[in-house]
Amino acid sequence: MKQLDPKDPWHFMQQATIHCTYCNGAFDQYQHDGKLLQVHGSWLFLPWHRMYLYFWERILGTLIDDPTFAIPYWNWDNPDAMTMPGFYTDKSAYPWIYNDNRNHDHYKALMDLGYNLGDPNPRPDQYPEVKLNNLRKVYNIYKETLGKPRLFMGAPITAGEEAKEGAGALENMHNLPHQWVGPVDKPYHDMGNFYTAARDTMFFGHHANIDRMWEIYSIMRGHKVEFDNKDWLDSSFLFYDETRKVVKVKIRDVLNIEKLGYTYTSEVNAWRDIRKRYKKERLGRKRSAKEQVQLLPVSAFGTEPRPLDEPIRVLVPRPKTSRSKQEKEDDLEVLIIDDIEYEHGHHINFEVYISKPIEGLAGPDYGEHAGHFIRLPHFHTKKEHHSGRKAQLELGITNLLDDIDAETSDSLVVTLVPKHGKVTIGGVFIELQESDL
Ligand SMILES: [Cu+2]
Repeated sequence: MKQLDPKDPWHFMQQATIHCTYCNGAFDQYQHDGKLLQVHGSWLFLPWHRMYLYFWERILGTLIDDPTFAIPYWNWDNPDAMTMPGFYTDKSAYPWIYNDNRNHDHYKALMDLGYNLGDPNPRPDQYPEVKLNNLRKVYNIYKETLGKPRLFMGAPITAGEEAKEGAGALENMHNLPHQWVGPVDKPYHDMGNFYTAARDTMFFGHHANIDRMWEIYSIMRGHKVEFDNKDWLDSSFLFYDETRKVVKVKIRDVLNIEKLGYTYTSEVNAWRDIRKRYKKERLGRKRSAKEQVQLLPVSAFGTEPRPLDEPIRVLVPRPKTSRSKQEKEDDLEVLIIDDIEYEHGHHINFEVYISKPIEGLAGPDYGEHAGHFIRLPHFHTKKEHHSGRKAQLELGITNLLDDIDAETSDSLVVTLVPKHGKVTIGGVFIELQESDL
């Protein structure tokens, strides 16, 4: 692909540009001039990237005359694969796969899904804990979202609409390896920036795994269609196929990977049974009696937007307490961080923790990790600038509440911890959302 005529639509850079085109405001929505087409931050994210990889794979297979060629996936959700796969970093063995525009300090490092730009690498004695936390995070995004695909896949966006940007749990998590692989210096080319991400071959290994993680989700839901909605199913996109023809593909065409002619190796997902171990090793730690527990007053978020330049701790009421097992199956409890405004062109990262209030006061630590908000730098187009589009983060917390023994609590302490970039928060609340399972 790299050796083709640079003008060839199959050329490596031309293909990389397709990703850029669909994520940097080159297109308007069909028949909705001025309405941005963006494949990140909504329910378009997973199907669009599946299509993109599908054609990339077919084209490469055609070029090497191997119809069985498949893009390998970098299964970083497995404890033995939480490092950069060797063939992406071995320049002498695979010069055509190698890309230099990365964070070289991470070539031999363990990836922490709690990484923040510039953090030191975990020391070997910290590996077990980092791996456990990573597995727990992966487990949680499945466990908390099975009944509500928008929480996993992203929020709906319908034709002509400028909905709030709402990346799902998987997209949020997928931004982290992008940040971790990309260089630390601005403008963070290649993996660390939207418009250049597909210039690194590792993009394809990473995204193949995201596609696999979607397939696992789909299997866990018994292949029930995630959104029975024409705006989703009939959304279509253009690609160059393996005969250099331009083809139009609908989301409904890519929901069954067997029909697309590929499958994933079945492997035992190490995160599958992690909850028990995590509870024992992390939540089971008791404070010693000698330790002074200092409780802090905590108040409601208020009605005005607040800058997140230091941790924000607020008391958030729950719509219902002491929910039965049946009630928890019928409705998911969802924590919403609303009207998030952030500076584009930078990495953005903040974490969300929940804990049980003690007589209306907050305990000394933040509690359990409920999720994170991660964004890659993104060159804001004029169009987006005018729209003033804000983001929303929706986090399922039904199971987490059991873990922290807070089901009987009528409110929660929610802590937002800034890690990187300028962010303003519009509101924090909890609602119940009906499960579709
Ligand atoms: Cu992308």
